[in-house]
Amino acid sequence: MNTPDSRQLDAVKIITLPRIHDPRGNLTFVESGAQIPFSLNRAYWIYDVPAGEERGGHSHHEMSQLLIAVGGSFNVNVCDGENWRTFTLNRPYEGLFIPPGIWRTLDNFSSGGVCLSLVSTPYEESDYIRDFEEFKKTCRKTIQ
Ligand code: T46
Repeated sequence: MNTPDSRQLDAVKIITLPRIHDPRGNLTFVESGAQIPFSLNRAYWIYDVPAGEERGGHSHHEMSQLLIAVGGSFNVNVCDGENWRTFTLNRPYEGLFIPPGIWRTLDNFSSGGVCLSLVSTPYEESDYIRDFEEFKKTCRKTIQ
């Protein structure tokens, strides 16, 4: 059940991206700062995920991101330190926006599932919180 503090999870949302329909095949695009509420700094993608494997399992201090299932499907489980929500991504024209301060895990990858991640910051290990107990402590500090 969600508590009043789950409003932080409300910032995690699906963004529907432009779709250019074409008999030759459809096209979707993203422009930095336009369709997404951050400046684009980096992209990476996750693919060939074996059945049953999980990615993620951390939060970020500063990084915002948009996750897109450019192929297949997968689930994104997000947590604000107390409440969890699960989003299934399976449309190449939809992205899941995740602001900083949210724990995320990715699982249930389909065969051919590809996760494109567009992010606001360069790769910096010090931006990660990889311990869930430590993450929960930072959430409590934010709430107080
Ligand atoms: C996230 C989820 C969805 C780099 O060298 N550069 C990069 O830009 C990235 C993203 C990773 N790496 C290196 C760091 C590790 O040695 O690649 C290795 C695997 O990274 P990690 O264990 O963080 O991968 P995931 O799938 O757990 O998490 C990644 C992102 O790191 C993370 O920001 O939100 O995908």
